[in-house]
Amino acid sequence: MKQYNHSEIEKKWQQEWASARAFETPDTVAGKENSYILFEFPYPSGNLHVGHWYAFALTDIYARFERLRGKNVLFPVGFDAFGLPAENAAIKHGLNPRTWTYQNMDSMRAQMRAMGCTFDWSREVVTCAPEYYKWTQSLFLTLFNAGLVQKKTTTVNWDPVDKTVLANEQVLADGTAERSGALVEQKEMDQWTVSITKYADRLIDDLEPLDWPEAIKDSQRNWIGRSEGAKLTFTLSGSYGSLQVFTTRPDTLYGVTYLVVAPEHELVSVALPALANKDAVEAYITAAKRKTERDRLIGEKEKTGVLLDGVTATHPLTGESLPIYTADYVLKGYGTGAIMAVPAHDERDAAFAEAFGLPVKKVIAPRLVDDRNPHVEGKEVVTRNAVIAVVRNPENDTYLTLHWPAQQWHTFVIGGVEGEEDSVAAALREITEETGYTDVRFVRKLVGPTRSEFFAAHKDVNRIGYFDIHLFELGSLEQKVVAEEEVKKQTYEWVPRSALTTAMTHTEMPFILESLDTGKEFFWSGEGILVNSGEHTGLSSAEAKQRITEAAGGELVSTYKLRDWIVSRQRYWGCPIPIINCPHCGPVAVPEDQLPVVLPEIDDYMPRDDGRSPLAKATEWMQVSCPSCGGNAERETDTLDTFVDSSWYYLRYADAKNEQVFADREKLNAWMPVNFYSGGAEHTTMHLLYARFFNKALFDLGLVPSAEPFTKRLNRGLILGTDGNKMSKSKGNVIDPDTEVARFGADTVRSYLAFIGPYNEPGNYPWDPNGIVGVRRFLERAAAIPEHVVVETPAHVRQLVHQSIKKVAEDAARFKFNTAIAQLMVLTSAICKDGIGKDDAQLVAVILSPFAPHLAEELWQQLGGISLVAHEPWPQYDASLLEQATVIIAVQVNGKVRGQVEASKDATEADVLHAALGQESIQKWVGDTDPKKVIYVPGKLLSIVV
Ligand code: ANZ
Ligand code: ZN
Repeated sequence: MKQYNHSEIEKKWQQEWASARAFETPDTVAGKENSYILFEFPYPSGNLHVGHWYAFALTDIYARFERLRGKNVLFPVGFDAFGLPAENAAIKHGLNPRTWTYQNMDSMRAQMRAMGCTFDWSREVVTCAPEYYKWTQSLFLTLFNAGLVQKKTTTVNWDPVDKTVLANEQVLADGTAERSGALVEQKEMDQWTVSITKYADRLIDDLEPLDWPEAIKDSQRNWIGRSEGAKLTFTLSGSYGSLQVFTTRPDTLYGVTYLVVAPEHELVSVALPALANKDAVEAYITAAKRKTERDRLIGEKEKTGVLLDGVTATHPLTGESLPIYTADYVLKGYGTGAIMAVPAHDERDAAFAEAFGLPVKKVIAPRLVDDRNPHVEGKEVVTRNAVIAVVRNPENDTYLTLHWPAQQWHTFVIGGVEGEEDSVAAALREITEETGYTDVRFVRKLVGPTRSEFFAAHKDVNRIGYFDIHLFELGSLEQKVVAEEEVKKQTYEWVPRSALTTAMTHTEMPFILESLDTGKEFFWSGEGILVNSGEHTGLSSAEAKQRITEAAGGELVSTYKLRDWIVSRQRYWGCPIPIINCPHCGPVAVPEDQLPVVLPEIDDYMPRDDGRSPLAKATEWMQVSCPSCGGNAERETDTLDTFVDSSWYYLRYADAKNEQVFADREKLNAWMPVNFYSGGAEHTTMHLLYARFFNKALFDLGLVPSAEPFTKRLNRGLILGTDGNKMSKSKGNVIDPDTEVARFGADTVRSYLAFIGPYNEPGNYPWDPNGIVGVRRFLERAAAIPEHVVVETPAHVRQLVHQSIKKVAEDAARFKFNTAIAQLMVLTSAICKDGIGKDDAQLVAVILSPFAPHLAEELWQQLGGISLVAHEPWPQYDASLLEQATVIIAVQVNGKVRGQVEASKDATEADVLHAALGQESIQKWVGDTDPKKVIYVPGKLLSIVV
């Protein structure tokens, strides 16, 4: 075409596609494989931003590519249309949330049509439409009947000013409400809860075979947070019964010096009336309620708590009496809400014990094996207690070290602890024996005990040493004479701090250095060998976990960070929960033939003062008779979390219009599981986990064909403003896609976003105004291809065409759209320079079409193609053409380029000269005379001098 008029072309083809219903997908096509390509359906905010383009148009590139590759592609679209923003807008501007939402969807549909995507609009789903939420309600009841949904008392964020429950996202970091600014409280309320935790193990274990990026799988595993541990029971004093704790470290049981229960723990309220410090405990509980869970866990370093003065626990193995505290670092909803505290090996317990002056008892020694000096087979193993003395001379900041010439060791003063001797006394004795110094003062403990294995060559035994390591300071250089035998064994030397490295012989060196650096005793929270643990002393942590749990009468269990999913919302603009609360029968399901329970019309969307949802203002709607006993009853007034709506929308796309069932089983068989799901990183845990759970629950009930809904998943990156910051109105760096489309065309915007970076590597890509201009030029050259049609494609162009067919397919299959575009740019430039035959030009239109679909249709038509390019097959490349590498060689005559020849890469000088002289344009400069001189730069240049 002479001029690339994008708006004309794009409008024309969007109309053609729509009137031909080009992308309505049948459920089966003979001889074609189905491919279900899904992106996260948008919230109808009212305006498309660049992020939407990046999400939809780039997934469309893949959908188009799959279609060209011969698949029957389902590429559906819809709206996740319930939710808070509509309600907030309604409250703020006095609008009806339905009106607001439907208007927004209308304008977004128009914007989306401009993208040139192959959406199948005939399967559109809108979650706020009764035809859709009828099935959300039906599936909710399916889970209810399967025992996976219950009403439970849970802790929620409560805004005392707005009198409403807040989602975590509505609570700011300082613990105040986003809207009202009130200090958010924690309140116990009855909430509808889905038992996602029943699926915790399968949600972890079934990740393994999925074709998902490892990072996403890991996030899900961490979010679910499976911990293997034990439940142990402690008997309580008086008539309080017993207390169960959850621990991942039953091997540390002998190190327990106190217990802690969460402020909400039952024991606190039960014991409260009889406690000696009742008032202090009550005050503490009130304060704890103000803090969010996050603050309690990580917010404060200072540990707070209060003793339950009047109840104690008995250690199940030693019979010792242990104090019990309540402290908010222990959470109600995790494990059993009670812990056994081991301040020697748990950092949080250590901080608490320090603040409250509680005893610390070490029971685990890290196991250290000296690889440079390992146990020698067949030698006797001798275990002993030992000590390492790190002696510092404060005068010149040097340290006392020993050289062992026979063993090539480099150590601190080191020796055994005899019998009942104290390890500090033993160290002082060894210092004098080995180096003669007598004026030495104990400073502090650095490390210990450790459990170290090495071969003690000087004693010819395999040593297992339990080491304490202490720091001493030299008072003066006062010295005794050192015995001759000691001098023979080792000599001493004062070295600077920098010479103390892991090159020294002790395997404990990293621990020693850490303690010297931090000024604190080395803290071991890992596993190891048990010490101070009665009959279990000497066992490894792994063995001890089982044996101690058994001995204490406990049980091994797993716990999870994942909580059950609270789906109740005290909001208007959501799917009504199809339950009737009967004073006699309790919660009763609304009979299936009465679904949907339609959202009632009201005109004030604020929650009620008592915290109940605004639906409770529709008093007539609310009053019903119980389906079970016929008595007076009330409808449930909470609505469902919108994540419930989006947990099954991909199933509805398979059969969006069905009025008998949420989706016909045959159609689900045809489409599920989704082949490819593209989405945002923010949905890695919540939505993706909820949807997997939902699908699994339905799978177990025999309602869907696969246990997993999404075979392959990609999280896309983020498009930033031109200044490299996240686009935001306040920064003034927002790129409006409609403006860009008006200026450059949808094909340019699509291709530019494809070119901006590899789609499969979620990164942050700044919008570059020059970059999009460059892509526009590329499409202008592509638009000119029909002007460059020649009778026969030059061989090198032909080769490039076939190389491009291969490379673009390979790149697109791996979501490397950027390098695919780069290849198309090279190809287009070559065509504009050297021409292309018509048949080959048609192939170019096909491989360009996923990226610039409107332009490709136009080219296809101009080049005589029949029907739509979007329905063509992907061309086959000719492998033999890829091999046969020809090159263009410039020909100079007397230093000036006069023409070019095409020749095989390994043509000889004579071949190239012959070809050059065969061309009239060159012949006329050379004439009849023999060239004086010929220079050939292989594959590049032929220079003729006459
Ligand atoms: C004794 C112990 C000794 C523990 C030790 C740890 C280390 P993860 O791994 O995250 O599952 N814990 C148990 N329930 C808790 C609760 N409701 N709130 C706060 N902390 C709780 O953490 C499990 C460990 O966290 C448990 O093992 C328990 O402390 C603590 F050297 O018990 B442990
Ligand atoms: Zn009833």
